[in-house]
Amino acid sequence: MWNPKRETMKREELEKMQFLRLKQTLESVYQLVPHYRKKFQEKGVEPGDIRSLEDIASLPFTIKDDLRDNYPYGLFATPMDEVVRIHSSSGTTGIPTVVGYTRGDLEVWSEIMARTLAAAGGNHESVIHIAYGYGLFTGGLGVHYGAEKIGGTVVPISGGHSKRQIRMMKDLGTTLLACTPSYALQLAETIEEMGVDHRDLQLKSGVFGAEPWSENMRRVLEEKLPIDALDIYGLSEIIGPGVSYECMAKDGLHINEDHFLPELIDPQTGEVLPDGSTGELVITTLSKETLPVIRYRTRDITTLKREKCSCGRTHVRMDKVSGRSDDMLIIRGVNVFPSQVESILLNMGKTEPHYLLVVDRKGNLDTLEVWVEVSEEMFSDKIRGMEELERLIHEEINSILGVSAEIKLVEPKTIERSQGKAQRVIDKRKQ
Ligand code: DLL
Repeated sequence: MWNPKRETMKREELEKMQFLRLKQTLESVYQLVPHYRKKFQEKGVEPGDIRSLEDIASLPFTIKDDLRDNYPYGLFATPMDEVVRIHSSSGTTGIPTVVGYTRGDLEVWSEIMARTLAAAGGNHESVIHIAYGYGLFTGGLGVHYGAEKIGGTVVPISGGHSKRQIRMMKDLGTTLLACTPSYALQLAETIEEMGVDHRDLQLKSGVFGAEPWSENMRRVLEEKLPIDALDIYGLSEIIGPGVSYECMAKDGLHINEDHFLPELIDPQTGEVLPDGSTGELVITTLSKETLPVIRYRTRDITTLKREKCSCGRTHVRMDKVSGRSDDMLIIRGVNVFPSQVESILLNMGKTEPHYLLVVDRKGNLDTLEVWVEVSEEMFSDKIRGMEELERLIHEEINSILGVSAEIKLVEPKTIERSQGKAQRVIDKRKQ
C-alpha cells in the first residue's frame, strides 16, 4: 500500500477530514468563481448552510456544459500564474473542455496515481510501460507522474506502433502495463502474431481504464497476457486517471475519498440514491485548487459499496462502470449498454473479443446489428456452422437483454482496432 495512513483511515476520521475540506472548497468557489456564486444564489444556498456531508444534496449540480460555457478559464479558482498545467478533452461536440492544475493539484494527482500503481503491485523496482496517449489527454502524463513518484522506471511510449511496443517490453523487462483495455487486447494479439513467448516477457500486471470493460474482458486479458488486470477510473473534469482504482481483491474500485466526495443519484430525477443502488456517479472535489468542482455529474453508471474490503483499505468502492448514461442505447424501448453485449459474447467464448454495435432505424423500428469477429478456421468453415453460431448468439442476447439483434459474424481483423478509447457503437439514427 502506498499510503496506509490515508488508505485505511477510520470512517469517522475520514468524514471529519472530508467535511473540513468540503467547507474550504465551498468557501473558495463561492468567493472566487462567479459561476458558482450565481448557481448557489439561484438555489438559495450559501456555504454556511452546509452543516454536514449529507447537506451537500442541497447544492446545485455541475455538468460538462458548465465547463464549456465558461471556456477556457471561467471556472478557475486560482490566478493564472499559479496554474502550471493544462489538459483538455476534445469531445465530439465542438467546444473542448479545459482543465487546469496548480503545483499542489499535480502533487495530489501524483499521490493518487502512486496509490493506484502500488495497488497493482507497482514499486521502485517496476518497469512501467505507459501506452496511454500523452498530450492533452490526461492518461499518459497522469500515470507518468504517479509512476515516477513510486520510483519505478518509466517508459513513456504513448500509443501506437504495437510491434515496437512489444519489442521494447521484451527488451526493457516491462513489469507493469498501463493502457486502455482495448489497446491491451491489441497488444496481446500482437504478441501472438509476433510469436513472442510470454516467458520472455516480465509482465505482471496492468492498469486498464478510460473506457468501460467487462469482467469477462478481464478474464480474456488475464489469460492472454497473462497478468493481473486491474481497473482504473477517472475523468479530466475531476483530475484525470486515479479518481478510483482496483486492488488485488478485484472487487470494485476504491475511490480516493480524502480527495473526492462521491454520491450516487438517479440520473432521471437527480435524487440521491441509498447505498447499494445503481445510478449515476456524482463527484465533488475536496482538495482541488485550480478547478474545484461541486457535484459533478459524471454520467457514469455504477454502484457504491461500503463493506470492508479484504485488502484493508477503507475507502468506499464503486463497481466497474457499466457505461455512460449517454452511451446507453435504447433499442425499441430496451436499455442496452455495449458492455453488456461484450460480457455475453465473451462469456459464450465462441468468438473473438472484437465487436461493434450498429444501430439504425428502419421505418419506425430501431434495429441492432452486432458485428463480431470469428477465428480464421471458423470463418472458412461451412456456412451451416456460422449460421448456427449466429442463431446461438442471437438467442443468448435476446434471453439476457430482451432485445432481438441481427448477428453478423465477420472475418478476423475486420473491426477497427483502437490505440486509445475503442469505438463500440455506430448509431446511424444520430447521423
Ligand atoms: O479517460 C481519464 C483516464 C485516463 C482514466 C486513463 C483511466 C485511465 P476522459 O477522457 O475525460 O478521462 O474520459 C472520462 O471515460 O467519464 C468514463 O465515461 C470513461 N472512463 C474512464 N475510466 C473508465 C473506466 C479519462 N475504468 C470518461 N471504466 C469517464 C469505464 C471509464 N469508463
